[in-house]
Amino acid sequence: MSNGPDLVELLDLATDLVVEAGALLAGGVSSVRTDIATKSSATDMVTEMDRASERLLVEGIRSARPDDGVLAEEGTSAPNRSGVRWIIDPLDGTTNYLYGVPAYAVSVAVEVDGIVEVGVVLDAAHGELFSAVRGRGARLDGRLIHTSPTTDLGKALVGTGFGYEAVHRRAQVDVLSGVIGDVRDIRRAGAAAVDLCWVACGRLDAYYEEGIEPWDGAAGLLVAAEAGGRTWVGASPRIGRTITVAANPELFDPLLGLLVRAGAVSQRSG
Ligand code: LIP
Repeated sequence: MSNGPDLVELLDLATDLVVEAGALLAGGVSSVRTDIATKSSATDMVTEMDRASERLLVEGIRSARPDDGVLAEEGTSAPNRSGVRWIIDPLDGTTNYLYGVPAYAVSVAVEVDGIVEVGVVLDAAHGELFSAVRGRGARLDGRLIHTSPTTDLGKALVGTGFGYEAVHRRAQVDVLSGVIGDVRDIRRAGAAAVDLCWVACGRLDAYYEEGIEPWDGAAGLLVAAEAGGRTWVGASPRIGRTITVAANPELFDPLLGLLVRAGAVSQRSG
C-alpha cells in the first residue's frame, strides 16, 4: 500500500485555490489595462492580476503544504521536499483578459514524483471548472466528460495557438497553412489550458500548438487524457521548442501524420 499523498485532498485544495483565484481575476477584469508590463516581447504581456493570482495560489499552497515544490509562470519557484510539485499558470490567456475576450483560465496541476496526478482548470469568464485525477476520469463542473466521437480529420475542428516571438509565429503560420486545408476548420481561442479542456469535452476535436510552456499545458493535458483523449508533448524542430498535441483517439494518428507533413514534427510518435 502506497504512502503517497491523498489525491482527493490535493484535488480539493487545488479546486478551492483556483476558484478563489478566479474570483480575484473577475474583480480586476475592467481595471487591468493600467498596469501592463511585457515579458519575452511586446506582445507577451503580464498584468498586476497575473501576479496577484499567482501570489494567492502560492500562499494557499505554502500555508497548507509547506514542503511542496512550486513552478509558476510569473516566476515563483520553490524546492520540492515532499515529492509533490504544483505547476501553476495564474492567468492563461492574459491577452484575452486584457481585452475582455472571455477565454482565460487559472490552471493548476499537481505532480507527484514527477507525474501529473491532478489537474484543475477554471475557465474564469464562464465559471466552468474542469478537473481530473489520474485514472478517475475528467469532469466539467462535476460531470464526467469525454472527447468527441469525430473520426474523420476532414471533419475535425482543430484548436491551435501562436507564440509571442515573431519568428516563431511565422513558422507556426507555415505549419497552419499545411493543416488548414485538411481539417473542417481552425480555432484560436487564446488560452492553451482552455483549448485542452475543450478537446476533453468535445468542443474541439483536436488541438496542437508549438512552444507552449509547462504551466500552460500541465493541467489541461491530464484533463484531455482522462476524458479519453490521446496527448503528446514532443520536439518541434522548426522552432526548437516543444509541440503539444491532443485529440480524440481516432484523430490523434491522422493529425500527427498531418503535422509531420506540415513540418511541425520530425517523426511520428504517440
Ligand atoms: C498563452 C496561451 C496561448 C498561447 C500563447 C501563450 P499566457 O499563455 O495559452 O493560447 O497561444 O503562446 O502561451 O501567456 O496567456 O499565459
